[in-house]
Amino acid sequence: MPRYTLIVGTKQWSSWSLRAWLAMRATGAEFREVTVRLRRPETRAEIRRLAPVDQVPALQIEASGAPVTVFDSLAICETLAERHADAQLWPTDFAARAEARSISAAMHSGFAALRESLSMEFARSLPTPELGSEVEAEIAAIQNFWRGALDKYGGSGGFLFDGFSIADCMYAPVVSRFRTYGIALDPVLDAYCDRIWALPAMQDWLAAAKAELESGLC
Ligand SMILES: N[C@@H](CCC(=O)N[C@@H](CS)C(=O)NCC(=O)O)C(=O)O
Repeated sequence: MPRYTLIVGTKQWSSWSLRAWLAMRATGAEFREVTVRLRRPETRAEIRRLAPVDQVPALQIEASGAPVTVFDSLAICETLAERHADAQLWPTDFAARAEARSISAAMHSGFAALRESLSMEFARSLPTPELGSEVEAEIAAIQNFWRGALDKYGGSGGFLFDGFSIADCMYAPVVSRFRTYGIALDPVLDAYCDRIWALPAMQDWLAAAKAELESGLC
């Protein structure tokens, strides 16, 4: 059996770590977790001791042959999808998969204004800040992605592409941001966010983020 070690950042803040961690949990495989405290002078050096980059997440895989470290959230998700086909981290239908990949890549490479203005504060509730036109346009674009996927592929599974997929992992931090900053959604998208928030993996991440807050780690 492969041995996985997932290196993540402070759970209150690390949205990219959450994405990889949700995919890891969705595989059902056992994994060890190492949390690096972010926003400290030693953060980058600490990550560098564990991975060939200075950002989290990274996934160390001990399989047959030489150990491998995969870094970058989307590469980790792709690698897990490849290694755990039974978890169906991508939809099986070609058209659904193409769209799931597209909106996942769009999240990974875009929505910079939203990420900047509504930074992830997983266990907090904060006042809605003044949203500039760029942030509003990005929120509308995300809502269109979600609505489009749910309408076309959502089925009865309740997730963007029916069963839980990497697309849901990629947008889970946005669900958290919408909650934290009280961004209003229509009932269908609200219900989607509630389903994501209620996932046992999200609740476990929340418990860890709360513990970080309580112990003054962030
Ligand atoms: N594109 C990368 C982004 C990773 C990233 O920005 N990670 C942040 C934490 S969420 C980080 O490691 N920052 C290092 C630091 O704060 O020093 C990915 O998808 O994994």
